[in-house]
Amino acid sequence: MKIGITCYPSVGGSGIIATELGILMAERGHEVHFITSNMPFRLNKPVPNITFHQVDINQYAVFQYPPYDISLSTKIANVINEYDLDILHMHYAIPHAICGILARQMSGKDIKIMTTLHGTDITVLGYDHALRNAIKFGIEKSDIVTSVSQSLKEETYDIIQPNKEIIPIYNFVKEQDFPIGRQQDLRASYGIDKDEKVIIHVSNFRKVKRIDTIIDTFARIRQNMKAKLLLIGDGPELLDMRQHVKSLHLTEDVLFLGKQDCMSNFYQVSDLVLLMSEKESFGLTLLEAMNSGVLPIGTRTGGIQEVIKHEVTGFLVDIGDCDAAANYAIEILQDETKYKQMQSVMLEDIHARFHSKKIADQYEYYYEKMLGESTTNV
Ligand code: GMT
Repeated sequence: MKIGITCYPSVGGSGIIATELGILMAERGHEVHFITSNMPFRLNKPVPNITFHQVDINQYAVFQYPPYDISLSTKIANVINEYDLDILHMHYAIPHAICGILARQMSGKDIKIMTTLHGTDITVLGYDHALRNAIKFGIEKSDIVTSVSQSLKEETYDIIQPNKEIIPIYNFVKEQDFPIGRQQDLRASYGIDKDEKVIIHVSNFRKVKRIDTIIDTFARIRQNMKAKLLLIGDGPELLDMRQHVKSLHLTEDVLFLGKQDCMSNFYQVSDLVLLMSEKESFGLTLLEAMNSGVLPIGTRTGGIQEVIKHEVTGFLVDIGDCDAAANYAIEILQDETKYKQMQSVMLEDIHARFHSKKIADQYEYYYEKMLGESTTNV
């Protein structure tokens, strides 16, 4: 198949999934075309069968806002015709699903469109009356729509009420990029003592991530044991959170590490990953960390409840409940035997439910189905 993929290329889970899926499809022999505003950040090595088409966004003085959507649609239409694409896979409802539909019309070709819903394109933008109808249109005019969790599917029906089947397909990680291992060198270079436990949180530092709850949880853990908190990422909440850490006198133990590329190295020195979001359709950082052998604690919200099986593969707490999170953390970090048992169940569970091959098979099946070629059920 000849597959065109559009996503947000900057750091973020939806861009990672789009890129890794494109790479897997290319490795399976399909011809993959990324049509994005910049080189997707995980497309950092040459892969045969992949072509990158950069969208030029016109800065013409008359435009108050550069017309990203129009430039993108035009570029996609050109690539459809030039390379005779069979399928478009658009990641994120707004504006990408709509750009795909416009591009199909511009190209004059009856190309099939899959749209993958990732999260705030529904759970935040879906409440914006200026956008809701556009999201509904993008969903209903796509040939196949997938969501990254069952919970996102349900929320889409609640918020947008589209007249369309939505197929949940879970996220995945490239297993070999997140091996289990112990990077003692990295611990030393960040001043982490051998007897200290390491808690990690990775996000785009938006309010919805509730980083204050992460820090408050850590403060309680720190009262009970030697530990460090690694906060990785950047975003609007960063300065306030630095202030919060100062006010708790935790500056020595909370390391703000900014954006990082080699996440696997940081997971390898970690004992627990925390994701305490108010809304989260999946939480790809959890799966990356879990593949690296790190036990998770997350909130009972959205897809987090599908990724973590409470008290089996990690722990779930109510939103804002830093006491419960800290109690689970302290208990498991003090019991190495229980930690190891739970880790082994967790690794088996994620292998069974989120393995990259299984997920790529599902996407490939639906690609073929759109083209009327599907053979086996997955
Ligand atoms: O929708 C967003 O806020 C950004 C988006 C992203 O590009 O990382 O995150 C969403 O998609 C990820 C990949 O499917 C999921 O792992 C995240 O849980 C989801 N974010 C939210 O639901 C807040």
